Amino acid sequence: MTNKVILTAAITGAVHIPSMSPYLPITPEQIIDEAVAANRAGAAVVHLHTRDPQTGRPTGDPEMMRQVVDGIRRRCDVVIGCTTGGAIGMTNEERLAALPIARPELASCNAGSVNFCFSPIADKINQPKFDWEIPFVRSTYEIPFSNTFKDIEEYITLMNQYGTKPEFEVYEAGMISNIAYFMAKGILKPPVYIQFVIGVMGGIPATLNNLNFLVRTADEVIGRCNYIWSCAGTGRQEFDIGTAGIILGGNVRVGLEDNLYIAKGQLAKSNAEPIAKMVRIARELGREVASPAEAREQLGLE
Ligand code: KMH
Ligand code: ZN
Repeated sequence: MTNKVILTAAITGAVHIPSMSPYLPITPEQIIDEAVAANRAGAAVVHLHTRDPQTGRPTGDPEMMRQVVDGIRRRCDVVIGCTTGGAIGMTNEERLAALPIARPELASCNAGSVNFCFSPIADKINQPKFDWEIPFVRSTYEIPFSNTFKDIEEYITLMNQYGTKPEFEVYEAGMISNIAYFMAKGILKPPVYIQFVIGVMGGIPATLNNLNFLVRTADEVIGRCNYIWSCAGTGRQEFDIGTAGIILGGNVRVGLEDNLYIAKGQLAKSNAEPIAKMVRIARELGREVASPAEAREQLGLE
């Protein structure tokens, strides 16, 4: 088993809006190009959302995801991870629609409910490009990101059915117990895969102490040998958390879903840039970067 660091590129997400950056990938072609470029830069895994190509609005359209996944698979062997989180306000049906169609190796599985708020974005946009943008971000002030135990069991069961490994998105400590509950229920094959997504408004703050706390808690509650982890710091903490993740022996997610900037005041022009930055940091810290094949081996993907 290698200890090479698995870098994941979170290509576009469903948080940032087109008015925030001209570099946010929106069309299927842009998302495909970005995923391939991120892979070339060192990403072993991509985490995919899709958007309406005309307006950039997040969509759960399974045909859109099929087009994106097929387009990436034709051009590189990066590990494909699809979202089942979708966008705030989507129903479970909308969030799950692409899973049976895309049949990805990985899919996000949100390990609990959380207020996933990004309404303050509205205060920074004066002339929005699209009518949907401001109402959408404002809606996150009152719509919770709901993932009940019943929902989580349904998501896990469907992923088991399709041969997709869940990537558990963890936004605060209690969600670690939720994962342990489903392991004890016998519906999860260890090692489970956890993505600590920290710094969300409504979730645990993105501090070094909190990342270490989450990892130590998972060691105690799940068991060090029963899980593999990665971390995604949102916003300006992206690279501090990524660097801490490498030092702690974990894996790292970066990309325009989590942070539109490559440095203070400087928009990233592609997902390849934050990936290349994490490759440089990893190598300076003496850790090599995993290939897609090495990532599949570490994650236990067929
Ligand atoms: N867009 C967020 C509400 C996931 O991919 O599962 C949820 C999210 C997590 O992006
Ligand atoms: Zn996502």
